Amino acid sequence: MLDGFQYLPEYLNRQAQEELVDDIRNHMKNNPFFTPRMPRSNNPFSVKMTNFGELGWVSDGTGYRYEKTHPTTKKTWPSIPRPLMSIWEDISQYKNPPHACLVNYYNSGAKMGLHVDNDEEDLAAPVVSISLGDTARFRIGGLNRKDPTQSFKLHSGDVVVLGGQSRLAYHGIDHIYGGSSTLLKKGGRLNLTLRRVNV
Ligand code: MD6
Ligand code: FE
Repeated sequence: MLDGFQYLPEYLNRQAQEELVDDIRNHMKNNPFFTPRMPRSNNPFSVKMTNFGELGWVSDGTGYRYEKTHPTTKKTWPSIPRPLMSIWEDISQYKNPPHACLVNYYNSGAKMGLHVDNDEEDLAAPVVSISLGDTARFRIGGLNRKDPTQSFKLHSGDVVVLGGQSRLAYHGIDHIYGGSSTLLKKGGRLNLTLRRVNV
């Protein structure tokens, strides 16, 4: 495994997860999920997304980028909930706070293809990822798409950090184990990734 990868199972206990879901719900009023689309093909992602923070990651037929506003409501994104800022402070070992928190929602059947997160300028900062709800199979490889991969089950409350060498590792979500968690009333999985965008 590349240096700087961290897998922190059961980082959040059940109570912390429940409180975090409440905070996320409150920050999602007037900040609904949108369906991102692939650049060029315009094919929809199976994952729904929204963001918190000064900047949010969006994708449509014209490309991937960070924007200050929501693509459909045109409003600025809500602030990053306090407990997420605390997780960043605890884990990132980075001097500056995150600009963006991408919120991904997977229903059973949704997937995220193997990709690298490289739309950020500040590649010295890690990406900190928090999983809530249904279990997912996460796959991570190396710096080249064809490098061998390892898989981990990400359960509700688990945290993953891509820092150091692993910051530009290929990774994705192969499968969601539908009905594996009782945390989210309507089921499915939430993934929150905290990112620093600008240097
Ligand atoms: C997910 N995670 O867990 C997708 N990206 O749903 C990511 O794409 C990811 O876990 C950067 C760093 C950590 C991650
Ligand atoms: Fe990613």
